[in-house]
Amino acid sequence: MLACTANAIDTADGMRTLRSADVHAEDYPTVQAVQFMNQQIQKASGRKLGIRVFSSGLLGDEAPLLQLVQSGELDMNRVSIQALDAIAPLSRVFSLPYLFRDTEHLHKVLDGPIGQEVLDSLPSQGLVGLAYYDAGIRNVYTVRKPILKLEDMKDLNIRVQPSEMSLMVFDLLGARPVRLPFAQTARALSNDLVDAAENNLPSYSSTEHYKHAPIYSLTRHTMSPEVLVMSKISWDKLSASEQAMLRKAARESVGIMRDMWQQREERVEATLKLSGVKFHELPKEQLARFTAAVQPVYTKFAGEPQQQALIKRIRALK
Ligand code: BDP
Repeated sequence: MLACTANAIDTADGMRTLRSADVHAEDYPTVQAVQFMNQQIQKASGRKLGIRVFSSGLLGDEAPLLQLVQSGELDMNRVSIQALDAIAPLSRVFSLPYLFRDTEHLHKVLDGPIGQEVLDSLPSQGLVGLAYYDAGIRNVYTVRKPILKLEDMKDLNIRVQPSEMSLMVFDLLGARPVRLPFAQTARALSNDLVDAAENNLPSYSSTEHYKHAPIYSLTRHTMSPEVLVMSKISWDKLSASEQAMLRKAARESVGIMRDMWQQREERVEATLKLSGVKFHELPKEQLARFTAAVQPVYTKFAGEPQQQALIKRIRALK
């Protein structure tokens, strides 16, 4: 991992450049969304302020980089909200399995007061939440056999995100979860260290995990979104008008990202099918069993009254 020492480096032409990290490749919608923000703020500031995105995991994996963001050594990081689990307890609610009904429900929650409340809980942890981005639905993909019923999860060596909650979810489903950085997953699948992983379609495709694990079963276990966070230390160094520019650019990037995401999901589904990936739907009663099996996660990771109240409001939101 590359350590960043200076905060907001100056480029030759005197522009202050905020450095942002992303584990995804240059053309991935999350990276493109922050690139869009860069163009917007360069324009709005008369090229006094910009953002440089270090994509493809160049700076390292997302969870450890969050510490550099908290300490002001890195300005911004686009992460899966699961990466915040250990830092910001309220945000854990959005990573819970089988919570959101569909994309429309998720967007309503994120765009409304609940989404804002979770962002408002971040500054006390040294982070400023700028935007939520789409991450679709996460499903399990396997090397050998499809997941059609709960029993198929038994003893499956599955790569999961490095979070305590993911570990418990897959433990409860009967699997053997292995927490690995995103970048090591392809190697782990190709070397038989794991025989499954789980992710949304665009990530499954861009990482070429489908080449090693060509069976994609629609377990639909979480819709945890992405979030773009900024260092509170870097944020406080900006003027009020620069902060307003960033907020505006972040807001505008969300709609653009959602359009790119939808197109991307459709396109990759078609190309994955052409590449021979086999998709499997799970019967409704099996999804109900998966949902029932993971319920202890709600008490373990979101049992505090404030978290419980949020869950209730999310469920009540039509
Ligand atoms: C992708 C997220 C990325 C995570 C990755 C993972 O966009 O932020 O790091 O999943 O599984 O969908 O680690």
